[in-house]
Amino acid sequence: MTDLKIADDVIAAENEKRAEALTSDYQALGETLSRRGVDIEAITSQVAEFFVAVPSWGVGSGGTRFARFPGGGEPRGIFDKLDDCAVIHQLTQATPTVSLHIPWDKTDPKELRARGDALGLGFDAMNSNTFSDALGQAHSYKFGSLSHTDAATRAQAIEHNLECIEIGKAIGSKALTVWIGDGSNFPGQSHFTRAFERYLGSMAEIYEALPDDWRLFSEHKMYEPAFYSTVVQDWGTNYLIADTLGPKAFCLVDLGHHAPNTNIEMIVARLIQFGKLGGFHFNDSKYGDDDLDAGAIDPYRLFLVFNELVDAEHRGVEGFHPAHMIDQSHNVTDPIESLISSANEIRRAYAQALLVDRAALDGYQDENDALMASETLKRAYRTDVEPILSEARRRSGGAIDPVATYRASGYRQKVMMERPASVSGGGGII
Ligand SMILES: [Mn+2]
Repeated sequence: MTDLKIADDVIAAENEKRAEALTSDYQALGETLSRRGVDIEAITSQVAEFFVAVPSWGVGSGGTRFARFPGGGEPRGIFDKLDDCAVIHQLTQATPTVSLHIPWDKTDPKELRARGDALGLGFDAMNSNTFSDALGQAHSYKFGSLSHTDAATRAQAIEHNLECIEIGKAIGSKALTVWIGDGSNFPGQSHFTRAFERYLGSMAEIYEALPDDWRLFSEHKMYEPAFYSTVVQDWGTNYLIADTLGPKAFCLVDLGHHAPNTNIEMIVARLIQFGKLGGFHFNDSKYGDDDLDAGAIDPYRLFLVFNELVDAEHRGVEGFHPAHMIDQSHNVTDPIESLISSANEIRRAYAQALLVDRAALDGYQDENDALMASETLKRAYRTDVEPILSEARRRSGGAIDPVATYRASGYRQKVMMERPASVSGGGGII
């Protein structure tokens, strides 16, 4: 029996208000798509089976280097975070798993698993943290972790990653994501080649400890916290890592970790072509790594990324099963609302990409008909797929309008009473 955080009758009452309009909109869209030779039911089924993991650190308010403005009812620890994640999944039916961050979420794995089971949640990739110092640790990561010049510091960072694997094994996770803040702030501060050699040596030890059915994701990031150079700075370096380590190693693409205007969808295509696309951290950005909500700034780019993913599915690329995770920071919104909205935006991009007429696109590409190729993508992108998203949620027991239903439920007000305000919620941006 799942421990539901939002009463079923609240969802039912909210859905009732919108049911008739949805039925009508869904039918109209079905007719439109049918004229294009698309079966709306097939799209709705695929959308209902598309899931994205919620980051445990996302349900707390984020912040910047300057300040953090926590909202009311901030989660006090991992069990509160799991409750909030369960709300997101209950309403969206799109986020059945949570990605944990160690040591922020460190606790008895048996209790974690039991609470996850009770809430109907599973666990996605584990995330290690060697970009900040945990209380009482012997060696500081101020000057790096897996690539540190000091062997004892590297050993400590490796050991931490092995511990993450152990916790993950106990809770049913199948992947480890490694992101390091290692880099330099001054030209000359770090020897690029030696630092990367040390990193590869450390990662090889972590890779050795990885169970056979696990995947190791390395995540690149252009800058921050180091502002001159970063050891794993771009997809090229990331590819070299995955290729050097072996078949269980893959690249993780965080959309926000690229320079403005970078053609991320093309990076995705390259990684798919060479079998090294591990998965995503979805978010959006305007200038740099500001981790805005997925689809908030450039929904067309999100669609173009999904266009590559659906194309790979369509072509039946062997072993293609990228992990989908959200990684964003909520500075001014209720994090639960932002994550609900982002899960919907990600599904929207997927649904739109499913509508691309691939045979027509192939033809226009072969004929070098640039305008019609672009129009083929735009036609899918311009389709308002909201009725499909809503119907997929309704059929799975979720909310037709999840944000409105969340507000009507009074969940935030309830947890504001139960969870006294704390000065720091531990969260962050990676
Ligand atoms: Mn990330």
